[in-house]
Amino acid sequence: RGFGLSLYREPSEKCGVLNVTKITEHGKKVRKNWASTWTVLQGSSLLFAKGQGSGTSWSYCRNGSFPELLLSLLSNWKRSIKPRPAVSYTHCRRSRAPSFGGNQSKPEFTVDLRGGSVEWASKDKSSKKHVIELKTRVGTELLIQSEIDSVINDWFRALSETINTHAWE
Ligand code: I3S
Repeated sequence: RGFGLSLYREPSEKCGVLNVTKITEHGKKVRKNWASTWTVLQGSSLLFAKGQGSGTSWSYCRNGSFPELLLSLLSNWKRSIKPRPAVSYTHCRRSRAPSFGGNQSKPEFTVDLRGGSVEWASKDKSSKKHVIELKTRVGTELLIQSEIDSVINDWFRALSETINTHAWE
């Protein structure tokens, strides 16, 4: 598909910047901590980046989401959602599974989507618009949000497809 605002739509290979917070961990409610987070959907796993190192060095998804990254950063900055302080990401290539690069960055946490569920969050979960509620089999609940409705719609579709695809594993 090349560059542009369209996202790479393969359900098992997708990456981008989303606003993410946990709300429940192992069945227990935890305090919200919204953060702009590099997110990679890789097979049946959803990976969230952890900032490392001393500088911010944003790379980009080769699959067309660099403009999306800029838009997300800009809208998050306007909304005062802080990006992770020091993050370095590698390319998310179309030709192979996206990954966090070698010693540059590691996922902060990983969610197994198998046996999970995804739905649009109700208003009592968040005052933000375009919020996805993701529940995992082990009782972790996350809210995932983007100001850009096409972006969040694509993620909703990709997460739903992934969960459905791996439903019986
Ligand atoms: O569901 P809540 O607790 O009203 O969520 C808001 C709070 O977590 C708030 O933090 P403090 O309680 O530390 O002030 C956040 O800043 C808000 O963003 C949370 O609400 P939204 O509706 O944005 O998810």
